[in-house]
Amino acid sequence: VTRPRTSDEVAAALAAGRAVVALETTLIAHGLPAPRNLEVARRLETLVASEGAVAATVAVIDGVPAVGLSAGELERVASAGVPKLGVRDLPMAAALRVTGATTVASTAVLASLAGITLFATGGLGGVHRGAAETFDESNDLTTLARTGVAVVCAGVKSVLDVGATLERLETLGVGVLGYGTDVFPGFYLSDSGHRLDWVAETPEAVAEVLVARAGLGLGDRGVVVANPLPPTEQLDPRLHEEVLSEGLRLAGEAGVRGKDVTPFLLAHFHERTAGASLDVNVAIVERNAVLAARVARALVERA
Ligand code: PSU
Ligand code: MN
Repeated sequence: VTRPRTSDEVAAALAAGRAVVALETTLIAHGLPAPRNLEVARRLETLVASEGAVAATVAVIDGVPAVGLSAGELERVASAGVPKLGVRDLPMAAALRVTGATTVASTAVLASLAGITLFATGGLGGVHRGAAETFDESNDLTTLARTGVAVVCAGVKSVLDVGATLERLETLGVGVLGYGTDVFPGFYLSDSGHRLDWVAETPEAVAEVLVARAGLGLGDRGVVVANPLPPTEQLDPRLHEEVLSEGLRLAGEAGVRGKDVTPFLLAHFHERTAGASLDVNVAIVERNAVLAARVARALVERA
């Protein structure tokens, strides 16, 4: 197996057993508009560092899976026209020397190959509304079922069918742990309306779960750590409802399909809320990066 290329900083941190947090780049390339996206990508790395962990931003650079990017590489990934690469795209991207952004699924696979177990994103992909007809379910779910990373996220994106996604996570054997809440968060919204069975109140408590999981021989499976936004920071639920139904209608009319659906809906939100959803999205990923770093630290300190 060819391991992904790790930056010197990430390789040194891993060799020394220090805390490392993987960050994905599809949210940078396709989830947030330029130029804010590059600022956010840099800020996430800074936030992770200020929590005493090393950020490993993941992408594919000229066909090489890369864990930890240089400043120039980060700029390339945040620039226009960079493709969104899922797990199934990695071999083609490698053979054709493509530069692209990695999704939750492909980031999880590459991080895990590099030996990183903590990963932060905004919201997981999942089962799309209308999936009974379109079969559109994110590969994030099946990949997490067999990839040994803990993903810190604000639940699944609220444009999805959250209930169906939770059912699929159960079927796939992916654990879901609420951080300080027994309510499953709804990405832009603090509360998706779904309850959780398990709650951890501190980074140490999350780390304890990850240690127990490894001890049970289940370390090669994913865990979702669901970190909700405080209600004061969420998007106005009425505005959310309005913009979402309009976005779904427009996506249907425009015949948006496959991997374009998620970026289309997120862009629609950013446009129709005059940037309010963008601020919320940024707050979500920043908070998740910080929590992932704290859990990574707690894991290292426990070892
Ligand atoms: N979280 C965000 N913004 C995003 C994503 C997550 O805050 O853009 C991305 C992730 O990379 C995730 C992808 O893997 O959306 C899901 O896309 P799809 O539904 O096509 O699987
Ligand atoms: Mn899809």
